[in-house]
Amino acid sequence: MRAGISIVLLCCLLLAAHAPVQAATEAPDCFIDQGPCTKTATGRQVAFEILPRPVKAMKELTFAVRAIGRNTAPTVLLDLSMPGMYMGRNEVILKKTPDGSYSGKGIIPRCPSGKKLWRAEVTIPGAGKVSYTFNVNP
Ligand SMILES: [Cu+2]
Repeated sequence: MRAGISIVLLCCLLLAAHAPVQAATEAPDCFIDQGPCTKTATGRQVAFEILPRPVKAMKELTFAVRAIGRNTAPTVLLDLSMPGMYMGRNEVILKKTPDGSYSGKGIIPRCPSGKKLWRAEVTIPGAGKVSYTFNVNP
């Protein structure tokens, strides 16, 4: 686990010097520090939450997804990225919890360029993908 995080950080640092891909002035569509964000994926409401708040880089975070309806999949995949910038692969497998939501732990690296906008893409087997963009405190 430690080694995995180090590799992610190393990639982040190595790639920090790259010319950023021209990203449209993207703004967050989710204010993750204020509570869960809800979106719709193929007709199902999917809520995404990160704890503890405020959400900070370089801290162990708990990611949670709650999809309304029957959840038969044992896991949900969370893919963390920065819009327009490659920060290394950062995937977290969220496991089903007794209450039917999905939860897992991970770390969001600090962006050397000072940008804060991250995207979490959630893949729910049988319900497709839904993504949330949010700011992470440095
Ligand atoms: Cu970055």
